[in-house]
Amino acid sequence: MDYQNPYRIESAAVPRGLTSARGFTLTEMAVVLVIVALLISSLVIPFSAQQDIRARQETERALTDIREALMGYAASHAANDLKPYLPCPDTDDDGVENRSATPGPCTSQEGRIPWVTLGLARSDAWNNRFRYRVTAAFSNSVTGFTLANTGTLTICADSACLATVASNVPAVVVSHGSNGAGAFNMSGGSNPAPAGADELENTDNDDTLVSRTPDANFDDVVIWVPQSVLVNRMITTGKLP
Ligand SMILES: [Ca+2]
Ligand SMILES: [Ca+2]
Repeated sequence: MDYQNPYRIESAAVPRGLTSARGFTLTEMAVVLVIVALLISSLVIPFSAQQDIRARQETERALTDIREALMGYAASHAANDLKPYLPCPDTDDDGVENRSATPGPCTSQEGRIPWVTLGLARSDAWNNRFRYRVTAAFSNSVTGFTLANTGTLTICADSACLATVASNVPAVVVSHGSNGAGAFNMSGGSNPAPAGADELENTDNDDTLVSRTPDANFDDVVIWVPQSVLVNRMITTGKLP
């Protein structure tokens, strides 16, 4: 007997230990597999969440570019009356604005952002078009807008509009977020309508839109051109009054 290491003697004295050691190895493998599965799932969930955060940040940057491009368009385009005007929405998915007459009013006050006309990205980070709505008086290329015109769009904190986020807004741009519900898609059609009332408000083709903190029922990213900022830009560039 090895008095310095009695455990060695005991294990050697039980030959069946080899068989039970094999069974234990299989159990160990199962445990390891479960642990690995848990580790992978714990890595995958934050990774997809990180991807969504990155996509949202990318979309927010694209929307900021769109807002600047809209003001740049107004500063560089003169209507027949020499006043500035904003581009019309694209209604047929070719990225070019649509007017019922050229020059003239828009075919529709709501559609896709005219990404070709503005030279911008054709989609948000979730591969859907940006929705764009503009006030009629701000987008007519015969009679441009002046200091006397007022935007007709209202940005609300929810669909009931108990709180207003912004009023008298001339133009708004919406990304329908990661769920893409109700968005104009890349096939020229629209995605299925959203379930939540607040997201639905951003797809129902009227002058009221919702911008609020994202949660399980709302992931739209909304940006708008405030009338004060647009008018100020037109004055500093000498386009108004
Ligand atoms: Ca078009
Ligand atoms: Ca609405």
